Amino acid sequence: MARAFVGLGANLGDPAEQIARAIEAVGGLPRSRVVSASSLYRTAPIGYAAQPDFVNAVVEIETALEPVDLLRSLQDIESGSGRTRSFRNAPRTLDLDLLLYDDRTIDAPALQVPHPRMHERAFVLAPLVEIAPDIEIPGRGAASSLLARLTNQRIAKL
Ligand code: PH2
Ligand code: MG
Ligand code: MG
Repeated sequence: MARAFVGLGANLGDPAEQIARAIEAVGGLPRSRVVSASSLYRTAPIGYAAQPDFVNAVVEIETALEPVDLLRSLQDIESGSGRTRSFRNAPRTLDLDLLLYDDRTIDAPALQVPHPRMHERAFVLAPLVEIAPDIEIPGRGAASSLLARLTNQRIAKL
């Protein structure tokens, strides 16, 4: 079994409800179980500012799915939530990002692990450090040290 972390985000519809349902859906994936789920956080949008605040969370899972199969399963959950894709960083009903998969580094066109921007995003690092205080991001260092530098990003537990 592999240990993986999945980031969840939403800022359309009822974000907290969608995140809660998505955590259930991740727990229902084949050959996988949710080990722990972070609190929900209200976070300022990063990248494209003129949109509502997000609700974000992170879950730790144990899975026998290979990374690409896990990614495809997460995309199926996103589609099932009614997500459509308009432009990069656009508002969304549900975003599920594969953040970490054991200590693997994957650099394929369709999948990069660790997630290439997670080390600079408090909305990922704060919930991650909440459930995995000692976690290391391959090639980047301790998540807690990276988070300590990001004091200018607005984030609060719901
Ligand atoms: N996701 C993005 C871009 N910006 N900002 C916040 N606060 N939360 C997100 O989940 C988020 C974002 C692209 O996936
Ligand atoms: Mg994302
Ligand atoms: Mg995504």
